[in-house]
This record gives sequence, structure tokens and C-alpha cells, in this order.
Amino acid sequence: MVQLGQVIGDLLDRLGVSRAAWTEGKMPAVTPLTGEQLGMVQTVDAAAIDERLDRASAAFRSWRHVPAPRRGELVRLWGEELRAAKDDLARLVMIEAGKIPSESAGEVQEMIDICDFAVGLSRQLYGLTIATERPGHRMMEVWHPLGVVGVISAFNFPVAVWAWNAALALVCGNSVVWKPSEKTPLAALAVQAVFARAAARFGDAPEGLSQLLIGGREIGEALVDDRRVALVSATGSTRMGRSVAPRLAGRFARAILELGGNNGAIVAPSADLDLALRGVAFGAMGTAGQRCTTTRRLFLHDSIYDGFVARLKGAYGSVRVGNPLEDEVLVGPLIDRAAYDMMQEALGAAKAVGGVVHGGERVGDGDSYFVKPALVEMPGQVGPVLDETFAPILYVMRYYDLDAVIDLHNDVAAGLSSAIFTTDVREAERFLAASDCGIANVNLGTSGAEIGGAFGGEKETGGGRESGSDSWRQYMRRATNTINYSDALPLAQGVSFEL
Ligand code: UN1
Repeated sequence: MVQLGQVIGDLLDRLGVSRAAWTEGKMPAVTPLTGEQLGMVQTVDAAAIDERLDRASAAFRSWRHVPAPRRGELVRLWGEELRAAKDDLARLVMIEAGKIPSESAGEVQEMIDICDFAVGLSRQLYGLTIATERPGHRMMEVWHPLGVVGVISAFNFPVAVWAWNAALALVCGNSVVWKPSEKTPLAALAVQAVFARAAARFGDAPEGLSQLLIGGREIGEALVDDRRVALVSATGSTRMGRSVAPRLAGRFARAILELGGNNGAIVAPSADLDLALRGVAFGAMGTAGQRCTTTRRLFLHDSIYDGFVARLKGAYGSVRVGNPLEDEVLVGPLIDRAAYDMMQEALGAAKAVGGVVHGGERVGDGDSYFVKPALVEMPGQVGPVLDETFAPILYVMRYYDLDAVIDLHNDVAAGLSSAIFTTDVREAERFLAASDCGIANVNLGTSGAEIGGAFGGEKETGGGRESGSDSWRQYMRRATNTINYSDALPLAQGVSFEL
């Protein structure tokens, strides 16, 4: 126990976080690896939030005038600093969020990737030139910086999700205020310190360009309700989104919502079953089932059902669960006791409606919550299968007809990620055409998206898109400009207004 505290102290010192920030505050920082308290983090009160939003507004007013490629230079330096700090940051994410080493490193890599993407974007924030119906006129659209961007992030991707938002927001000319999860404040302090190093090297970045607001729910609420914040990008539960969305709509602010997922995968009769097994295993058990893209529902064709379930049971039985500091562990802890309780509740509810549960038991005791991933054979898509439980539970169902199973697949509230395993091109295309999710994959699992595509989902997942493709547009406002370079004044639609 003492050892982990020592490790954290060394890591945070190296990453450039002041001791006071995490030892002299009121909010406990806890590791799910042991339940041990690692520090007491300083939080912000209402007055500090107000003052920081003023600073963020001032930073925006100056940063918006910096040419976009120059703004890209700051993000390029940030990417360099992240590369230098990658190992330390990954270790911190491992200790604070409980991820295994390769997933922790992967998360930091995702930050580096989005920085690279954003640097390229900083020279590609194009608008269109549009044909006009009036002679001697030119019409074009121009993208302008938006304002202060608020980011609310979750414990399960404690650093990457902020970076997806911040890297784009910054090249687009905005300032950023970030409310990290109360479960992962140390990672937030660390990546903010890394960013500060990049800003110092950059030289003339405005003070307050990227700020961290650590504390409870009231901070999220302040961001949502404050008219100085032009856009709030919020990742979390659908319940959270339901409270945030109408408040943002009420003041006509922009929202990017990344809410719950209830991701399904179909294994068709023609599937490469070895590949499908690995895809499903990572999708369902990876990150201890705590990704919004985790595979939660598995539809197996009747012809392969028995054999595939047997192999899955083997994989579930042999996967190493434990402290990610130990070798070969693939499944780390749940984030806390509440997550464990919710998992057990869902398994109980599954049994009550005829589910047959394999696994799901707690491993070890004390203040950390490790569980064997659970495989639940379900008689149908009923009970807890309809809801997201943020834990490693995979509900398995049998199907006979592809169209019917695609309908069933779509018949849940969330619409984030989906997958089919098949070698039949018709089946693959029928699935891609019909899946109602923001992400639909063939022959790979539901999780582990690259940053180059737009990330997000439909229905109760919230509709937002982050990271790649044209997600940047949400962080800018579009102006349509029409310029008359003639000496006449023709009106559109042939309207005449002669004085
Ligand atoms: C999340 O779980 O909140 O596609 C984000 C993935 C990761 C991001 C997940 N790139 O699984």
C-alpha cells in the first residue's frame, strides 16, 4: 500500500504536478487496484469557477486571432511532450483507472494520435465557395472559432477523451475548460501539467487557454448553465445526458453528447470463428467491460451456438483477472464498489428472467473489486440485457434469421457501436446498411476505434461525434459571406425593390 503511494508521488513529480495540488485538498484520489487513498486533491469553489471562466473567455478572445497553423504548432508541441511522458502517463492511468499496461499505453497513444490529426487539420479548416445566382457576387462560407469549450469526461478514458476534444478545440481557436471524473483527478492533473509544458515552449499562448476544474457535479452544472461556455462536450451515462441536454438546449448552447452504449455483435454461420472469438473476448472483457464501446450483447447463429459458447466459456475461464501491475493480467479491477454492486444486481436480474450465468464472482476481497467476467446465456433480449451495466457482462443469445436478429440488435435504446463476424459479403453489407449505430464493424469487435473516424452514436447515445473526420466543425461556427463586387444591386430570387 505504502509502495503505491510512493510510486504515485514519483510519477506526479516527474510529470510536473505540484505536491500541493494533490496532497493539500479535500477530494480523495483512490486507486481501484487496492482501494488505497493516494492523495487529497484540491478542488475549485464557485468563485474560482467564475474566475476561471472569465480567464477562459479572455484566452479565447486572444487565441482566436492566432492563425490556425500557428495554433497547430502548440498542439504539435503538446504531442511531443506526450510522447516524452507516455510511459509515466500510462502508468498513472493504470494505477488510477485500473487499466492493464497495454490499454493504458494505448490510451495515451490515442492522445498522441489526435494531436497529430489536429496538427494536420490546423491547415485544413476549409469552407466552401458556393455558386451565387447574382452576377458580380461571390459567396463563401468561413469557419470561425466558437468560444470557450467545456469538456466533461468519465473515469474510463480519463485522458484520451479530453484530448480528443481539447486538440480539436485548440486548433479551431477555442479555449478549453475541463471537468474530469471525480474518480480520476490525478491523471487530469498530470496531463494538464504536460500541456502546460507545451504551452511554455510555445511561448505566447494566452494564460488560461486550457484549464482544469476539479470537483463535483456542481462544476459540470456550472459549465452547462454558464453563457460564457459555447459548447459542452460531455461523456458519461445517458442519465447524465438527460439532465445536461435540455439545459444546454434551453440556452441554445452546443452539445456533444457521448452517452451510454449497449453494443451488440453478431456471429454468423460463415464467420472465421477463431477471429470472432478473439474479437468478442477483447470487446467484452477488455477494460473489465468498462468502455462505452464494450460488447454487451452477443447474437450467435444457431448452427454455431453450442460450439462457440463452449469456446467462450474456455476463454472466460482462463483469462487472468487481477492487479494489472502483475504479469499477464488481461482484466483489471472494476472502478469501485458501486460498479461491483451494479454488476451483481444485473446478474441477479438476468437470472430472474431465465439467464444462465457463468462467472461474475468476486475475486479477492478488501477495498478493491475484481471480478471474473460474466457470460450470461439468455433466453431472449429481456430484463437487464436492455440496459447498459458498466461491467464485464456479456449476454449471449441464439438467432436463426439475419434480418430478424438485426432488428433485435437495433431494438435497444442506445446506438453506439456494433459488429458482425461473417465471411459472406451479402451478410456484411446487409448488416452495415441496417445497423442503427454510429459505429458498425465487420470482422472486428465493437470497441477500440481509431481516432481518424468520427466517434459517437445515435439514439440515447446522444448523437455527438468526436475526434476524426469532420468532427472539428462542431468546435467552430460557420458564417456565410456574400460579397458584391459589381456596381449594381441585384436582389436574390429576382426580387425588385426600386426606390
Ligand atoms: C469510451 O469508452 O468512452 O473505441 C471511449 C474505443 C476507444 C474509445 C472509447 N477508442 O473503445
